[in-house]
Amino acid sequence: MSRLVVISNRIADPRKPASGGLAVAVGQALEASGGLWFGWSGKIVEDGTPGEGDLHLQTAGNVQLATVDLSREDHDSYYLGYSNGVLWPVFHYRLDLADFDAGYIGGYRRVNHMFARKLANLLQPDDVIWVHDYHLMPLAAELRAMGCRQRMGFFLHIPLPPPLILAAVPEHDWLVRTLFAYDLVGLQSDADVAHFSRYVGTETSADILGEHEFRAFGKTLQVQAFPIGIDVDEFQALGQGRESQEMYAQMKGEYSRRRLLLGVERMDYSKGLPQRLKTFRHLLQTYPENVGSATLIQIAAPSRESVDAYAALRQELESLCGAINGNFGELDWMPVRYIHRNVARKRLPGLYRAASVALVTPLRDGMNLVAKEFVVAQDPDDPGVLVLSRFAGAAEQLAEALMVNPYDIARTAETIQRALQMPLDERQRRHQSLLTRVREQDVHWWRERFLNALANVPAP
Ligand code: GDG
Repeated sequence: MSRLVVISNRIADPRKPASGGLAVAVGQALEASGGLWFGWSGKIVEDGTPGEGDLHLQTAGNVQLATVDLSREDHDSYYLGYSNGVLWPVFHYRLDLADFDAGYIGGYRRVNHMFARKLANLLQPDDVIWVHDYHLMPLAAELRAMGCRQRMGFFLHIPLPPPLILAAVPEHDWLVRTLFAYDLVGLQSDADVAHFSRYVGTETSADILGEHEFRAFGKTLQVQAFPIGIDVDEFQALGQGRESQEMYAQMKGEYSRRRLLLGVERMDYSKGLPQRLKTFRHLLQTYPENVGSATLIQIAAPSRESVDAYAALRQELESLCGAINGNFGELDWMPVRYIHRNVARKRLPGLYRAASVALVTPLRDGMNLVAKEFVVAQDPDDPGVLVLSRFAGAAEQLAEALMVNPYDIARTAETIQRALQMPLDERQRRHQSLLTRVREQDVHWWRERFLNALANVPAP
């Protein structure tokens, strides 16, 4: 068995399951092959030299952890700037929020080059290399330029936008060319693969050899959809834990005479939070039987607060929540409970289970794991209903959810009302089908499919 080397912007200690399903799944594969996990240490060196950072090596069981510090300048241009101020908004179709002309590209290239330089020294000839996410798209190209010939795969956790949106990034042709340094590129959904195919068809001189095979720049590349899943057993076990059971009991007690609607996410403009609050307001206006009864708990965990667009979003949400509570609230009922804090992962399954309806309504999302966690946390005898945006990658797999267009506030409110009134047998039927699929296509299935596909790419 070849040694697996995983590279991601942040790494997790695989022995600490608190980090979530992806860390567990990747950690297991690393554990099995005696692998190496490489990424940023999380440390910012205020007066550090750009393109330089100390390397830290650590052992966690059978796995080697290698991390590199970033200078302040590299952090601000590579991480905050290009990754989260250019690629994240564009790949979520938000050209209006992208900061194209701030010169962040230099830092992005510099950090990818530095990571490649540090990593190349740690590699062995038979390693299989798996790079994760938009922060590190050019990493394989950097490694190839240093003479590395190992098998290399890349998985993009966020959506790949249509060609004319991607083409707005000044460096789009360079970015896509660097992808051809990999042997396999994995995307979340068939829609993303179709976008890639259309991009190379219109913007490059690549030959499209098949639905999943492209040849350009002297290299053949496989591109396929690998929808990511969750660790179902781990999440169900979390649901059996004391913290989760307490959370459930507390919520059930508090909302025994009311209906609970729930949203859980990192605070991010891709998640459609203002639209969701406006939809909830519309629900109260249009179906007044919900006044005094329906309560929306919205968790918006703090995220990337030093990027300007996030501060503006926070203000907008606070003002919308204040207005809804002011206009509709009663002495013994507040329609929205908005929580701008992180909720402990151990309590999440209990919270999901207490909800009658989950609102998973992003404007664009690579996959969306909250939708899958909600399904797994439900009581199969009395399950809640998943209201899901058609623009989440998860919509391709979770067809039995109630599908909405989150921009269409009136019809989304109508769908939420339908969810609140759905008869038990329909709820059970839909939940059963969803649970079967979430269980079959879990994070281990995803990892195996990706790594098998990478192992089976024909040698060049
Ligand atoms: C990216 C892509 C893709 C949320 N709030 C809290 C909390 N969470 C946890 C959820 C879930 C995770 O964070 C969020 O995962 P998502 O998939 O919903 O979204 P992103 O963070 O945007 O992730 C996405 C994913 O990568 C994987 O490929 O699905 O499309 O954007 O697990 O439970 N966890 C805790 N407290 C919170 O307040 N502990």
